[in-house]
Amino acid sequence: MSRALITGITGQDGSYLAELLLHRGYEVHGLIRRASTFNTQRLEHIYQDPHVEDTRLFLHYGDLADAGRLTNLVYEIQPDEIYNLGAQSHVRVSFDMPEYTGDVTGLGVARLLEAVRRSGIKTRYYQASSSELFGAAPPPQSESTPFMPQSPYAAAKLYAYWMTTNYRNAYNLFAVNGILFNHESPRRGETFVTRKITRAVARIRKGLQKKLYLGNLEARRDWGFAPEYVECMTLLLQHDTPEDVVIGTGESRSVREFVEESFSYAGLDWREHVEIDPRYFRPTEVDHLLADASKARRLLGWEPRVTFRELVRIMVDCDLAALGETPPGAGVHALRKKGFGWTANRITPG
Ligand code: NAP
Ligand code: F7E
Repeated sequence: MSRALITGITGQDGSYLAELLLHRGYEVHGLIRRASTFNTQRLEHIYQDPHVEDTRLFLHYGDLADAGRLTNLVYEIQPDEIYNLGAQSHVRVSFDMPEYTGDVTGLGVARLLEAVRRSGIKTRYYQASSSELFGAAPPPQSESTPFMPQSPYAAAKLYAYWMTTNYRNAYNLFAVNGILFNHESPRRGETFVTRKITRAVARIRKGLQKKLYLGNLEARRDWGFAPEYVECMTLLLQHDTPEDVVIGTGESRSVREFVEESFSYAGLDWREHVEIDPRYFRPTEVDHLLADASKARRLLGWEPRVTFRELVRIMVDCDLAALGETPPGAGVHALRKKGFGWTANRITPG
């Protein structure tokens, strides 16, 4: 039985990845932060009581800021694969908390890689790198595009990217960077723009709010569907050689287009509800991200299956259903049609 350690298991990607690996028969270990309230909502449907025989999901308290704990865990668990998904992952927040973001999102990677090196175990390491590395570089962006980070978050991820590369070269570790473009789902955190929009659409339909306040509507992103992207993480670790690879759809849309598509799908006119609040502008913006994922296609045979329009519909359907409203249903229908069997009825949290 293969054994995986996932940092950031309570996040959007971590929860889908844990589900996928359990489905494939892995023993899965996850790092969770101690909080005064439960922070495992995205894992509730796969949580297993550790007292029950045959349990394959184990959660361990720890933090990417705590090197000693990371070293002990790596040594005790001896994982075959490590997925480092833990991070302060919000770009806007990183301008407010640059030092903390550098510590967790950047230095946390040095701590984990050192834990692997010192333990002497043979493991494969995945680093959650980001299209934010490209920042101001003009689109399309591929593995050979120069990095031009535009935020403390991106600067921290840049350090993490190069540390991963350095440990591969210096110590012959199987360590890879998945350079993932934005990927979304009904489990996306509520303050990222896509989920902020689809959640507001559902609440406006239900009569719970009237206005949605947003920042820059002209930024363009290459938005994909998160469950497909966690499949790529596993493909990268199972590849014969360690490769850094860009993952994205090759289609970019503006925030404005996401707004229009979401509101009109729910039968609403966005102009009556959306207002601009400059507090959501960023000191430096990333204007246009568009993936050239030809290496992923060639190397991994990976092609995205869910389109932009389907992604919007999946998210709006799920947010409406979560409020007890009957969704139009085209998003859920697309999910079934595209064969997300391993997670189809668990796409929403819990
Ligand atoms: P997310 O939902 O924000 O999840 C982040 C995870 O990191 C959570 O489990 C969080 O725990 C954990 N975490 C935060 N600070 C930590 C610390 N000090 N020690 C240990 N764990 C900590 O992020 P995501 O969207 O799933 O993204 C996963 C990873 O991919 C992140 O590294 C992100 O930067 C990167 N990435 C994401 C995208 C995207 O579009 N989603 C694209 C490229 C790269 P709590 O639940 O306790 O907060
Ligand atoms: O912003 C604009 C905002 O916060 C997208 C993270 O997962 O993907 C994510 O980073 C765009 C930006 O994601 C609001 O200015 C307008 O241009 O959803 P976001 P992000 O910054 O692209 C990358 C790949 C990661 O690696 C990150 O971890 O939307 N925008 N109005 C807004 N954004 C937010 N959050 N809120 C607004 O009201």
